[in-house]
Amino acid sequence: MKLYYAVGSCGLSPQIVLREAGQAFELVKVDFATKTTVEGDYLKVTPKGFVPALKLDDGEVITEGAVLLQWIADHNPERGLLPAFGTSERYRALEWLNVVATDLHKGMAMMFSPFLDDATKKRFADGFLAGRFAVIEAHLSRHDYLLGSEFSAPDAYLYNVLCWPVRVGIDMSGYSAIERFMQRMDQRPSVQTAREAEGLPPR
Ligand SMILES: N[C@@H](CCC(=O)N[C@@H](CS)C(=O)NCC(=O)O)C(=O)O
Repeated sequence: MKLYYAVGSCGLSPQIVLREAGQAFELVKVDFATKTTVEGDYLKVTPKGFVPALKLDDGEVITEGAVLLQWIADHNPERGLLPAFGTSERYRALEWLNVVATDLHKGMAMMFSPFLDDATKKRFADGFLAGRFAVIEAHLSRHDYLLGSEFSAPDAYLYNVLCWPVRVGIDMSGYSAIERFMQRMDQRPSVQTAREAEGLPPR
């Protein structure tokens, strides 16, 4: 199986979860500017042209980070990366995946957007993102991980997205529970190996 990624992008979380699952995979780097990889045209892998994408051994390609995380967790159930189908805990996990995907991931994407000026980005960070961070901060001040005391797939996605504020000048020093969560995640061998594999320095 192959994971298509770009350095420092939202491809980090499926890589972390693949490693947590003990799943063998190959990393293929995508050049955003040219939409190519060492294999050639990335648009032939996924016409959307976004990372991450997971190409299974039978050639099927799965896209959308939150969906990749579910695929990996569901195909390695013994690793407990997501609660079992149909349980209320499963829906809690899906809620968090959705919060990270739609509020945080896409919210942070605005901060990298070439279509918005700096003043607009600052208003958005103060007016929207700060509120989302406050919700996460309150939750993590009561729990080590999103689902409670144990790591699960949504934590990898949250970690991935929360590596970005510093890159766009958002001051996170007021969020001590978030920082403790980030440090907890930094200690996980899956995170350390995934960062190294992308060529990212320790956070
Ligand atoms: N809806 C997609 C969005 C993925 C996405 O935004 N990927 C970004 C990197 S974090 C990307 O591939 N950007 C490439 C580009 O903008 O050319 C998902 O959740 O996986």
